[in-house]
Amino acid sequence: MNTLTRRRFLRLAAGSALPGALAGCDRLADSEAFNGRLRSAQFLSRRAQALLTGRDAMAQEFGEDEIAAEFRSNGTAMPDSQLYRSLLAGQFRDWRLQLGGLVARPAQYSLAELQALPSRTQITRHDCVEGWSVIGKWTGVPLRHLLSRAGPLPAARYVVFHCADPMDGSDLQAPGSTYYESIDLVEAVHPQTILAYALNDEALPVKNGAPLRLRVERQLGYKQAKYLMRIDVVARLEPVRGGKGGYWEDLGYEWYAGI
Ligand SMILES: Nc1nc2c(c(=O)[nH]1)N[C@H]1C(S)=C(S)[C@@H](COP(=O)(O)O)O[C@H]1N2
Ligand SMILES: [Mo]
Repeated sequence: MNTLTRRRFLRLAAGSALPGALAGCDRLADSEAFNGRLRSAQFLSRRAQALLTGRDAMAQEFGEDEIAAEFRSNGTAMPDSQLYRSLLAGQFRDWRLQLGGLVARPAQYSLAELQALPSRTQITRHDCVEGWSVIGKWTGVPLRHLLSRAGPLPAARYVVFHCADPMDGSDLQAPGSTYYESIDLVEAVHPQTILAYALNDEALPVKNGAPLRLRVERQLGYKQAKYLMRIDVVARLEPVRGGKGGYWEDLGYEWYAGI
């Protein structure tokens, strides 16, 4: 989907009235029902629904023999944060993923709890906007599984990912200084959208986002938020941080980074 189409879709999706039927969303317990509800004509106008065609498409997956020997690191390779250093020193035993915002059942998960949930493994190509690509094998929990457990409320539209790494070069833990990203709910429930804890059958290395990073395979590298700490379900992106839905977006990058 090109940027123009994308903008039209977002406008239409934002403007479409939510019928009472979606209010039952918080009671949904299984991801298929939740997924179906999202895609149903009840959720979006028919025009918006038509514009969604293509958003179901799967990103290409590759064979084991195509996996790169080394998955290079980009951006932060080691968060400059006292909190992160102590979590790492404890092998992430004290790390918890917070999941909150517009959900019926806010939750927190330890790494062991996430690893006990259903998982998906996918060999995909990571494309950085700087012009390099690398193929890697990711294993993680599908985000739609966590979302259906949490029960998004009717006003939910976007999922915001808050990371551990401060981007201002200081270690002040100033609120708002860390890397962040966001995707919409349609992207969030895509089967290849996972929270990955393993790369190439090993625990996710620190340079690639340990203990947990987002994989949203139909978009560019900067959407793949590393060092996840908190996930917030929200109605609008404008009130969040710089208002453009991501650290790089606030500095001018496109929010929808479709490949
Ligand atoms: N928290 C965090 N996530 C991030 C970044 C970052 O600096 N911090 N860089 C982004 C960019 S531009 C790319 S290309 C990928 C790089 O992922 P890698 O280090 O596993 O190659 O992570 C993305 N996610
Ligand atoms: Mo990137």
